[in-house]
Amino acid sequence: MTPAEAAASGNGAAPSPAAARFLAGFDWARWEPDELATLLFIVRGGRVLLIEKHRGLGRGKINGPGGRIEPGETAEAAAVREVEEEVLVRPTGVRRMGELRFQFTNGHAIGVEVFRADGCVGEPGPTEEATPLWVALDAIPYDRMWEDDAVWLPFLLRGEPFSGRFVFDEDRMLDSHLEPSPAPPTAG
Ligand code: 6OG
Repeated sequence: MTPAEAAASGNGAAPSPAAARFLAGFDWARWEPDELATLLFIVRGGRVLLIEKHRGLGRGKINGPGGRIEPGETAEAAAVREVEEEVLVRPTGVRRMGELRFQFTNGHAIGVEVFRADGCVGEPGPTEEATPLWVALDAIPYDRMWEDDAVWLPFLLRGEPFSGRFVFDEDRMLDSHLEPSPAPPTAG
């Protein structure tokens, strides 16, 4: 099923006319990201470190810390830097867990490299960018998060690598596809 067919199939809300026009000409095989970003989840002692985001895309939502990869930076270095900037701790035992492709019907495309860490140095503290929250693994606030998170975050929390792609009309998810990664992904 193409994203246009999935969006039109009656699962979830119908796309707006503009979104439907975009989807009719859209093909994942030719997908290219406009920007690359990261997410990193520190999982320790039955809890995960999430943030309430104050700025940027997804402002007001709960997410993992993360942000754009700078030119010349590896994805892992960017993921660690973003955690340090947003919640003032240094993640340890970092490993790559997956990749996510997000296509928005306004044309914007983001590739996100997702990491998990076993711990961190320091105590998380609030910054202008985010307020940190340690959340029990059985109480993830999916209703306050991007809709795709309920699809792939359980994989990350179980330690299973994944690869996913999603179509969004603003913050409504129109289509989602997730598969377990067959082999451990390479860092970078
Ligand atoms: P800044 O604007 O903060 O970088 N991001 C998403 N995260 C989730 N969980 N779901 C999505 O579904 C997302 N789209 C973007 C990646 C953007 C940050 O937002 C994340 C980056 O951490 C659509 O620089």
